[in-house]
Formats: sequence, C-alpha cells, structure tokens
Amino acid sequence: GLEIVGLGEAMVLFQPPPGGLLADTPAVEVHVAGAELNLCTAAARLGVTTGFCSRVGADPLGSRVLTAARAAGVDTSLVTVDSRHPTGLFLKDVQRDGHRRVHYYRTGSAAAHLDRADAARLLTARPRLVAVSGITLALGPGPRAAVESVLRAARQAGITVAFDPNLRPALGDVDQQAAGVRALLSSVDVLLLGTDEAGPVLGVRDPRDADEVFAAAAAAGVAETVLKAGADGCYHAGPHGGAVHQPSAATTVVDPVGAGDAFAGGYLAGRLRGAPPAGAATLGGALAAGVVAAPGDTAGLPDASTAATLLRDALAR
Ligand code: KDG
Repeated sequence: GLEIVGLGEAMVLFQPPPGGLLADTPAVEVHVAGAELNLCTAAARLGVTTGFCSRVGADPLGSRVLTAARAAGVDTSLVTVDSRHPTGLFLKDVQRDGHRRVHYYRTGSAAAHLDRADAARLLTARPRLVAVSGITLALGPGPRAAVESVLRAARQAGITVAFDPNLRPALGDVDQQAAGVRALLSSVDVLLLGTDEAGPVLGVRDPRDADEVFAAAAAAGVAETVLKAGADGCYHAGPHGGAVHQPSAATTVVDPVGAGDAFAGGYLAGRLRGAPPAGAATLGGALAAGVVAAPGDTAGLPDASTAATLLRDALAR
C-alpha cells in the first residue's frame, strides 16, 4: 500500500530562467508543480511510497503532470483525466530583489472540479498518511468538500492527517483562507505552518513565539506542530513538548518557492519511518535547502543515494 497520499492540484509552471523576467524573457523553463505533489516528490526521493490524488485535463499539460509525477516515483493511479476541463497552469516571476510573484491560470481547471468522489477514491487506497493543504480549500466548494470528507473519515480509518495552510494571496482573501483552515484543525494530526501563517490561522500575538504557536495549535486539537520560519529555519517539538529551534541549512537562495513542501515531505517521511521530530526536521531542512538553491519547485532535491544517507542520519538522532 501507499504510505503517503497527497490530495490537491498540480499544474504546469512556466518560469523565466534565473535572472529573467516574464515581461521580456525570450524563453521560459517548464516545470510541474503543486504543493501536495511537491511534497510527495520529496518523500518519494527518500524511498517512501507516495501517491497523488487529483484530476488533470485530457491535454498535453495533463500528460506532462502525469509523466513528471511518475518520473518522480509518485503513483498516479488516483489521478483521473477529465476530458471537459483543462489542466491548470501558472507563471512565476522572481524579481531582481528576490521577491516572487505567481500568476495563476487555474480557474475552472480539472482539479477545481475535485469533489467527494475523489475523497472516496483516496480513502480506498488506505494510505498511512494523507497530506492536504489550504490551497485546495480555496479552489472552490467541491475541492473543499473533498478535503473535508477525507478529514472526517481519516481518524476512523487510522489515517494520519498532515496539513499545511499554504495561504495564497493570489487565491483571494488570506483571512478568509485562514478561517477555512482553522475550522478543520481539530481533524489535523500534524500541522506544518509558516510564521506568516501563525497569526491568521491561530490568532497568536507573536507568530515567532513558537511556544505560543504550539500551545495555540494544541488548544485547537493538533497533536504535532512544526513552525517554518523561512531563512530562520524551523521550530519542532522537543522531547518534552516545548518548541526547539533548528537553523536553516540553506546557503544559496535562487527560488524559495517549494521549500516548504520539500521540508514537509522530508519531515513526514522521517516521522513515518520512526525519526523523532528533531531528526525529521533536520531531514526536511536538508531537502528544503536543496530546493531553494534551484529554480522550479522540486529541482534541487538530493539524489536517491544522498537522500538515503540523510534519512539514515535522521533515524539516528
Ligand atoms: O508551495 C508551492 C506551491 O505554491 C506551488 O507549487 C503552486 O500549488 C501551488 C499553488 O497553488 O500555489
């Protein structure tokens, strides 16, 4: 069976090569991306069996998503091909000051038509862990219902729920997205969130006060929390519950998008294989450092043999 299944939308990403801008680049790089697929790609690199549950269009971009997922070792038998709606795409611009902007072309996409039927398909696969994010909640009522029905059934089915709010200003009002996430927290086992998300999602006063963030998440019913602090690394649970800081392993930053997903994939893979939070966070941090050093969302992940060594180290911690 599958250990991790990600539920969400994958898209094709068109991005100028490093240093280029959409406004005048003569050529773009083409990548496949999507938070939950990125997470599965990272976990698969570590040898964890992963699957992706989604819909793509019956078009070349859909083929490209499927091909990339399979090449990454991610099972696609839970992806359906929708002949009536297209595969979504997005463009990414990394400005000269390092600021990035995404432009989505995903309204009405195949994955925007996810619904309870997809949840039912996912549940029949009986993964050990399901990875979902706030992005899917923001895609519309159908996708939201898909996430809700997976979460409702998960505990009974013995499936661990990992959740990343992934608040996306380009998808609409962030406070509304945060409220949607908050409503589901009592069904979440592992919450991985960014410091910029802790305020809107958990209502904490100081999002960099990791102990306050952990306490607020626990009060909302979350068993395990990881706070991602970007260039400042992360905070994971210590042996006695309190938050422990871990510095970032990144040395070169080319494109930070996708780092959170790689971190989550590494962290969850480590936890599934029995690593303590500290080891899992080190593993996630190592994968994230690779991803930020390369364009695209998953380029820069370590090769399988380096990944195996990182996993062994994580288990030894
Ligand atoms: O975390 C990276 C994602 O944001 C990116 O891959 C695109 O899934 C995506 C989204 O909806 O923003």
